[in-house]
Amino acid sequence: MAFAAIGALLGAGLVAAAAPVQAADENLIVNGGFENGLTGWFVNNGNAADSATLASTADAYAGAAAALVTSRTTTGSGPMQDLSGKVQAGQTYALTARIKYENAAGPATKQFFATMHYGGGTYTNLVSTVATKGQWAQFNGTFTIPAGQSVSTARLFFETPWTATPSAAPDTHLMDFKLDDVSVIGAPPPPPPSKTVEVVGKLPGEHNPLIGHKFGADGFGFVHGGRVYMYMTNDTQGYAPDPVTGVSAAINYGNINQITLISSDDLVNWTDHGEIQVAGPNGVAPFTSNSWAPGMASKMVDGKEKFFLYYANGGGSSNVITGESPLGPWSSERTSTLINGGTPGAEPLVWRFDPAPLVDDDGQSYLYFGGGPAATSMPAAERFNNPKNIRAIELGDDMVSTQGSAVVVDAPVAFEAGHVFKRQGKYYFSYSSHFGGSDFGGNQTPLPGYPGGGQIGYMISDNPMSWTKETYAGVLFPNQSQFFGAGTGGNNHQSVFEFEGKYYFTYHAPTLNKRINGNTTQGYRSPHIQELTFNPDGTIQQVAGNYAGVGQVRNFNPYHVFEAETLGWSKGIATAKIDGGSAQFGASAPNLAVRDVDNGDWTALSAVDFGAGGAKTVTAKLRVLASDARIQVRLDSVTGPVAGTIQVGPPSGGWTEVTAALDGATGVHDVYFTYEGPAGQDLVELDSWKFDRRADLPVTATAQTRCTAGKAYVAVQAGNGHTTPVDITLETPYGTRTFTGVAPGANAYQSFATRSSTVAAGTVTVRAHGTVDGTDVTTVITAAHSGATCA
Ligand SMILES: [Ca+2]
Ligand SMILES: [Ca+2]
Ligand SMILES: [Ca+2]
Repeated sequence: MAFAAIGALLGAGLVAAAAPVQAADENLIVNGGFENGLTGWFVNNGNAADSATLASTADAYAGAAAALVTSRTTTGSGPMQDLSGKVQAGQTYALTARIKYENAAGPATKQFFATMHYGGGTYTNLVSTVATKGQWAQFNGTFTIPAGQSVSTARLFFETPWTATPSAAPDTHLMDFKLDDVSVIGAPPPPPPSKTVEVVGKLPGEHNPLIGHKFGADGFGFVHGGRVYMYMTNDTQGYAPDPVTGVSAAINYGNINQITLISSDDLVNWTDHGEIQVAGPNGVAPFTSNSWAPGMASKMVDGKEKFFLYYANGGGSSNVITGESPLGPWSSERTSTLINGGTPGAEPLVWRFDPAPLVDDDGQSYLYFGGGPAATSMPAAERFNNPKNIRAIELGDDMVSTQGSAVVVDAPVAFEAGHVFKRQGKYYFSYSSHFGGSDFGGNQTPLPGYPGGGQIGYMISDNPMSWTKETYAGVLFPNQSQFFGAGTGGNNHQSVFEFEGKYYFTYHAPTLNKRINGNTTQGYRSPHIQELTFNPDGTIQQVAGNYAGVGQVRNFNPYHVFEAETLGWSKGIATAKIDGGSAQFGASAPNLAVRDVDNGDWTALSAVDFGAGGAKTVTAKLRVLASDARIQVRLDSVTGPVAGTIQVGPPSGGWTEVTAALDGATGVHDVYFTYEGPAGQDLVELDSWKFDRRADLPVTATAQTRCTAGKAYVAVQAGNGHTTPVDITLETPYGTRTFTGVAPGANAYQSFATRSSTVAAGTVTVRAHGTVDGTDVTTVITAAHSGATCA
C-alpha cells in the first residue's frame, strides 16, 4: 500500500456554461420546524462540559412540534445542527428562529444567541434576541462569514450568554428553552469542481495504463468466467484538481473508502464498473473506515459460489466483504474486522494490512497480510534485511474467518504488499521492499541479491505456510521509476494472474497523473499490466514496465449490447453510475454512463472485428443533452474514415436508442466514436452500444473454364441456399446475366463465351438480392477460375 510513497467523476453538469449561474438562495437548515421530530438536530458538544437533553414538544410556535432543551450544564448547551459543507466564507445569510423560556424563577427577560462553532475554540455569535419570559421571541438578522474563516467545520447552535460558573445561578443561565422555525437562508455552495481528466491519459495504440479517464492503485487481477477483473484502491476519490491550475493536492489515503472495479476479456478494452462503497458510514462494512489494497478470491461455500473481497482498513486491520458475483452485490458477513491486533500471531505487526487471499487446489485457503516497521528488539541489520513483518494464516472454510495462528513470511527487505499465486505445484510469494530508514534499523546494506528500495521481490516454496528466507528467489520487478521516469517513484503493489494460458503481472505507476501534471505528480496511481514469463527452472524473468503493455487477447466482438463505458482509449469523458442494472452484465450488476461528453471528446475500442460481411448498423442508447449533436463512427483513428454518423435528436429528457447505417465497417479496425456539436455544453450521455451484422444471403458460386470448338468459355454457377427466392446476377468480363426469382435450392447457370482461344485465370462476381427477416439484402460473392488455352 502506500504509507511511504515518495514522491467525475461527474462533469460540469448539465447546465449551459455560458455564464456562471448564481444558485438561488435556499434554506440550508434541515427540519427547522421540528415537524420531523429531532431529525438533523443534536445537543452542542463542542466542549466536554456541554450537555443537555433535547426532546420534541407539542408546545410549538408553528405547526405541531418544537424542540425543548432541558438539563443544560453550560450556557452553550443547546440545540445544534451541522452546516459543514453548506456555508461558505465571505457569504451572507439570513437567520430566523423562534425561542421561548418559561421557568418561574427566571428573569423577566433573557438574551439568547444563535452561534456558529467553527471547530476548536472558535465560536462566533451570529444573531441575538431578547425574549420576554413566557412569550415566543424572534431571531431575525443576517450574518456574514468572514472571508478568511475556515468553514470545514460549521455548526450552528442556540445558547444563552456565556458566564464562567452558570451553575451558581441556574435560573438565570441554565433555564430550559424551546426552539422552533429555524431557517438559514443563503446560497448553497457551488458544485465541486470537475474531476474529468481532459488529457488523453492512455495513448492510442498503447495498453498501459489500462484506463485513461480515472485512477486506480494496488490492482488485484482476478479471473472468472473468461474475464479479468481488476479491483483497485480508488485513488480518484480524493482527486480534486484546482479549477484554475488543474493541479490537485497530494493524495490523502485516509479519505479513501471505495474500491474501483474494471474488467476486460481482452486486456485492452476495459469496462468501468464504478466504485464499491466498501467502508465508511454508508459502506458495506460500516465498521471499517478505509478500503485500500484489495485482494479477491472465490470459493464454493455450502454448494454456492461466493466471492470474497479483502481490503486494508487503513494500516491497523484488514477485513472482507462477500459478493454474489465478481460485480456484487456485496454484503458483510462480519461485524468486526477480520485481521487485527487480536489475530493470533499478528500481534507484533505494526501494519496488519494488504490482505491477499489464496484458494488452494484442495480448497484450503490462506491469507497473506502485514508490513511496516520491524520490531526494535531485533539487531539493526536483521531489522533491515529480514524484518519478519509479513504473515500467512489459514482462512476458515467460510473465507470470512481465520483458523490457527499466523506464521512469519521471512521476506528479505520486506515492506508490504504480499501476494501468492500457485504454478505447477509451487507457491510464489511476491512483495514490495522497504526504503530503509529508522523503521528498519537505519541505513544498512542489503545482503547480496536482496532487493533495493521500492522493488518487488519474490520467493518460491513448496508449502503455502512455509516461507523461510532461503525461499527468496530474487527481484521480480524493479522500481517503476526506472521505466517511467521522474515523478513515478514510490512504492508499488503487485498481483499475478493466469489468463488463457499466459501469466500476467499487475502493478501501478502514476503515469496518468504524470500526463496531466508533468513530472511533479501528486501520488495518484494508475493500473498497469505486463506479461510474466518463467525460466525452465521455475524462476521468473524479471519484468520490465512499459506503456505498450500486453497484447490484445482477442478481437472485440461488437455484435451484442455492450456498455458504452467499455473503453480502449478515451479523451475528455467521465463515467458515473446510473440507476438500473447492466444490459451486458445483468440486472444486479452496476451500470455506468459515459458523461461530460463535449465537442471534440471521443471514446474508442481496440481491434473490433466486424467480420467479412461487416456491420450494417450501430445503435447507441443515450440521453440527448444538446441540439444538433452527432456521433461519428470512425475507423482506425480519431480522424479516420467515417463509417457512419449518428444524428441525435433534440434533448428529450429520457434514455433513447438511436440507430445509424454503416458503410465500410468490415474486417478488424479500431473504432473511434467522435462527438461533435455546439461547444461549451455536454452533448449526450451514453449507456450502451450495439452493432448489427450486415445480413448475408446464403448463396454459393463456382466458375470453370472449358473449350468448345477451339474457343474458351467461362461457366458460372450460383446456388440459392436461402429459404425464399432470390435474384441472382452473374458478372464476368465476357458478359452479365440476371436470373430473377431463383427458387430455394435452385441454381443460376450461364456459360459465357470469351470469343477467344485462350482465357487468363480470373474472378467472376455473383450478386444476389433478396430479403432476410423482411429487410432487403444484397450479397456479393466472388469465384475464381483457372486459365485455359483451347487452340
Ligand atoms: Ca414547529
Ligand atoms: Ca468533456
Ligand atoms: Ca452503461
